Amino acid sequence: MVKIPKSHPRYWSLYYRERIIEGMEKGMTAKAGLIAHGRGEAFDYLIGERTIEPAKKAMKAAVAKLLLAKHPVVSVNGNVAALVPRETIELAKALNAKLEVNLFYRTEDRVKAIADELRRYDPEIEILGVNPTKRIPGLEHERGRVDEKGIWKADVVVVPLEDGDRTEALVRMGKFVITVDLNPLSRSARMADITIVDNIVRAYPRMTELTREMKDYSRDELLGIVQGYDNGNVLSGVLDHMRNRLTRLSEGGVWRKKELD
Ligand code: PTJ
Repeated sequence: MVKIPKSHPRYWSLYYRERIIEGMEKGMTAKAGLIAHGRGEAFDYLIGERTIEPAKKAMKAAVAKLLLAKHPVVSVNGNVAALVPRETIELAKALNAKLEVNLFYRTEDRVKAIADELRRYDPEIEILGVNPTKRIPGLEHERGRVDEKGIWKADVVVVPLEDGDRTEALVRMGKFVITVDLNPLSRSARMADITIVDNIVRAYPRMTELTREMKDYSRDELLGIVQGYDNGNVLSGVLDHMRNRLTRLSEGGVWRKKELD
């Protein structure tokens, strides 16, 4: 990995860029994953590179739903494995959820590279999706393959940084779909039941913390949180946040300002 000086004003952004490049070099991340990452970076700029209120609301509802689930599954793709391998394992463990490698651009080599990477962080971890035997209806062969013990039987699935067509197909299958996607206008963001518009590098650690906090909530309390949640409202809240922030910045003048709030 290229060494980035910690003093660089964009250190974290450059650091995660390098992680994605390294993910590709390790055979985990698809080439298209680099492009997807760039799109994510652009939207992160728009929200201000921090966790905004609508995302906090979405995370709380997501964790409540996952704690109520019978068979929760957290899906891992090439970008997720490059950016948050340890954090993904921690979240799945806190939730008692299964982990499944599930790829849009599936190749056996990529699946193996991702499973190996996850096992570097936890050699004991069960990883589904290596030999998937089922298919999501409506998706052609490779894009639709899922594990019988994982996404196939799941009632609630977390599919971060996901393609919209696959998100929609999972919703059609009757799954409750939670996504993490920095683009509030993407098809995934609009099709999912709960959309967390935040960078996954901030979202997953926060969701793990929330899970630990909410583990002792009563079933009624968790149900209340899920029932009171409205994804459309939350997505509108994200767009409002962006619009208001851009208006404020444009009126205040961004030219040569060191920090943007
Ligand atoms: O590893 P594979 O084969 O499963 O492929 C993974 C990609 C990401 C290439 C594939 O799922 C894909 O093409 O996805 P899309 O349609 O580009 O959607 C990815 C979404 O994730 C985009 O809307 C990005 O804005 C968003 N995104 C990118 N990086 C992040 C992100 N959202 C949250 N956190 C990020 N770090």
